[in-house]
Amino acid sequence: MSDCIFCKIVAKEIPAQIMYEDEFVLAFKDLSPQAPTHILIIPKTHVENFLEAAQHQGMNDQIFTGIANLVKEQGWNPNGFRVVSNCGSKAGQSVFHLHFHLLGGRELTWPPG
Ligand code: DGP
Repeated sequence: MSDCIFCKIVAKEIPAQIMYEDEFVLAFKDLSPQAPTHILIIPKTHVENFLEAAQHQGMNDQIFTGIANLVKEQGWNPNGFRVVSNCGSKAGQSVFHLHFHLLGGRELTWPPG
């Protein structure tokens, strides 16, 4: 999608600190980190949210496989991170290309705001 910032990151038209990449998924550091570790994992294909992703065979699986590969590759402690996706503006979604936030490296409280 031509005016989507995350599609531009996928196309390498704008820079990002890439942490993981495979055929289907890209993961990069969030510009505005909310925790010492704050990575965004996105599908390379533009979809707005995970409900739309469910219409694409295997896409949500590909994303979660990418997240697991990223955690494994980085050697992060599996005890203490959170994966969250804001779905819609009322939930805080500000970029309408599906992304999962991976947050870690500090105590994470519940419920989130
Ligand atoms: P959300 O509010 O759930 O839609 O999260 C969007 C996140 O995207 C937010 O934490 C900031 C991040 N973000 C926005 N623009 C850019 C960008 O150009 N580069 C990077 N790395 N992150 C961005």
